[in-house]
Amino acid sequence: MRKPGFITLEGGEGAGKSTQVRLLAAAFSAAGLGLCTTREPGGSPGGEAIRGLVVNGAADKWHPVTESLLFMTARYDHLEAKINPALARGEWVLCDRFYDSTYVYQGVAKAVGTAWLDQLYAHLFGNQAPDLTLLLDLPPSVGLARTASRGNVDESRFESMGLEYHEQLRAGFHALATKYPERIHSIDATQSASHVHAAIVSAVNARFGLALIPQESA
Ligand code: T5A
Repeated sequence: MRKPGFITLEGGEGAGKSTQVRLLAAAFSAAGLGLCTTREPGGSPGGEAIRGLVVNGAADKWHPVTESLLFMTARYDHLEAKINPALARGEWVLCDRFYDSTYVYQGVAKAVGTAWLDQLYAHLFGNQAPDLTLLLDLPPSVGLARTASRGNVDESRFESMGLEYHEQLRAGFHALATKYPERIHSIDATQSASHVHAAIVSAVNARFGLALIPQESA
């Protein structure tokens, strides 16, 4: 039996990750492949409880180091309670955000530093890493306009952090994609959702030798 893959989606605010999770999940379902979809922060009951602490409230509510540790704590619970059991059952896992977000949002853009985060990650999780990361890349102004047009003020703590912060995020993701070219596949997320989906399906098929077919809607 083929070993299932661990796939993550990354990018700035409003890049279209949730939309693409739904579409890729439909493609896996059409192919008859078991897929566990999940998200960070969150995914497990413990992770979702921590999500409530970090995505709501004032931008300066947490010291950046405290915030980093909250994301890592949520991730430990999420891997233990949801991701690793799914992989052990032979399911594919598709996760909306993972450690690259901590590295970029806290390590780079909030300047807490990346070396100690990498050390903590290695201590907690060893060499476990996604097999493929799909980076949805777009100018922050475009992503923030998309989230603003949704008109939902819930969970908008990071969206409120200013354009300069979001430009640093994009630069941080670009640097990560350069550092890990084998793992991170960058996709132009200014395209229509169906074009982005087709690019994602193509990248997944190429990486894992699958024959997924792009779906019209999900
Ligand atoms: N965070 C997270 C950290 O700081 N550190 C960490 O370690 C982790 C894990 C999570 C926040 O936490 C931070 C990052 C985040 O700020 P979240 O709600 O999960 O909060 O935030 P996002 O991941 O940014 O999710 P969003 O829902 O805001 O954006 P998505 O999922 O990227 O975008 P989506 O699919 O909801 O689309 C946004 C809007 O755009 C439209 C959609 O219909 C929707 O209205 N859209 C498109 N429009 C035009 N063209 C396309 N191609 C489109 N695709 C979608």
